[in-house]
Amino acid sequence: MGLRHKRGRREAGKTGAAARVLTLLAAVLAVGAAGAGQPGVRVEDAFLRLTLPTLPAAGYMRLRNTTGETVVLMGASSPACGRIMMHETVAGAMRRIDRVRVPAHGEVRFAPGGIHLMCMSPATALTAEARVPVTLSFETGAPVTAFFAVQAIGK
Ligand SMILES: [Cu+2]
Repeated sequence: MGLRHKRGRREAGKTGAAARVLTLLAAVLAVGAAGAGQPGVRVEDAFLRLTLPTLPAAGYMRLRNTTGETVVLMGASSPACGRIMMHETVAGAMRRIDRVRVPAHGEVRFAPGGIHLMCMSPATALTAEARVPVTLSFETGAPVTAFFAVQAIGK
């Protein structure tokens, strides 16, 4: 009687732990699907434009800050890129930048001819129509992972 009771409790405990893991997993998946990690920071229309295989690919997006505080992007990384740099095109030449400020309730457009991400040494498996995760790191708050659609050149 006592043993059965104990076993029952232990199983209940196990089920509870499993449920907690599932809840956590669901939360992680939901965050991935929504493309957000930090509340209030949103990545929209993100894509990576291929040039030639092995040449750096440029990353474009709209980074929205719906919070009342300035958000500062400090860098990006992706398993699909050896390294990601942040660039700004000024008078036709690219220069490296190490931070991008997104004003409160504002947005910054990463676009051709302006600020962009540069995927150095893209993975050879990078092909058009794929989607690759890119994780953005900020001065404060949690990183944000968004999926970038891979676009062939000329599109
Ligand atoms: Cu560049």
